[in-house]
Amino acid sequence: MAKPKLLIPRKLTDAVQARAARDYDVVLNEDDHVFSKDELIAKSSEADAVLPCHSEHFSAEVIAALPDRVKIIANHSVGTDHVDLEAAKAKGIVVTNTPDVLSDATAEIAILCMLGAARRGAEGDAMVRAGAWDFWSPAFMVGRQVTGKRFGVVGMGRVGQVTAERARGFGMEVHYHNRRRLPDHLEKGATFHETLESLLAVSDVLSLHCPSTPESAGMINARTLALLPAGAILVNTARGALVDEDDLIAALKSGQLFAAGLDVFQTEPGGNPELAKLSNTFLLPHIGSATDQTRDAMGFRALDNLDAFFAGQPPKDRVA
Ligand code: 8YV
Repeated sequence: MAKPKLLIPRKLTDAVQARAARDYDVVLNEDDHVFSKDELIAKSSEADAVLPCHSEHFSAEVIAALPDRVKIIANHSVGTDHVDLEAAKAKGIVVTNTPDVLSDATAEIAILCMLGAARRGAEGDAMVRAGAWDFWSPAFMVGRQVTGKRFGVVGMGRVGQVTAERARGFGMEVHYHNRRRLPDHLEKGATFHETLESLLAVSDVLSLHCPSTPESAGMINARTLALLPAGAILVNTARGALVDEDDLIAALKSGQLFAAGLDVFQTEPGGNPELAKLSNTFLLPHIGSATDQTRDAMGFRALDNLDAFFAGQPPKDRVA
């Protein structure tokens, strides 16, 4: 039987691409450029399956343009906000994601963002790198200590839980807001807040780990930022759309927020030049899951989902 044709629009690890090539008739994107909408439609239309990243936007328009040949979108990401799930369902296209395998890597980046923001990591690094470190005093580059402070988690899913566990390593007191309260063995003594507002009031550090949906878009804005304790720190490793960046900039400038550590932005790639001008931001280019180990695991998980689908079994991580 002919192997199913699989489009892989971005460069994945050698091990993932080798396994894909063993089991599928693979179409690669050799120079790893981001497909235009038309290119995404054209290339996907010649495949039975696509293994995209969050950089490929399967909007309702793109999905509507796909022929029936395309049976499954097996994402190389846990987030699925780049795929219109309702449109995929309506068209009978199966959609999967890659949960679990990136939780440790993303939690590491969340902690890096927290510490980078709290201890002025970007400012210090830039100063030394520029040869501009010409003075030292006990009053110099004083930041915020996070040890023993309150760590607020919005979205206590897998990444949120691992990040909370790492924060406990700093003696932080964990609070969270989630759609549902977790059972004791997952909650591990953290304090559940029924409302976002209640969580905000006690979060010295607020870390975002919820999915980006129409409902969660802009949830961090002037109103909600004002509910944080004065001098709080915002960490976002989830999605840029959760934060109103103009309101965040105002809160960073006024001192309502001490600092922000961000791995994700409303505009990607690129980020926000106004956030980049501020000395109290620690900014990374969406690298939460970017370790060789995790990239392998994400690719293998996506291939596991494809293998199950083409073997006529339900893929483990089906989201639509
Ligand atoms: C990835 C992500 O960088 O999984 C997600 O939702 O945002 C990131 O882990 C990316 O999607 C890799 O394909």
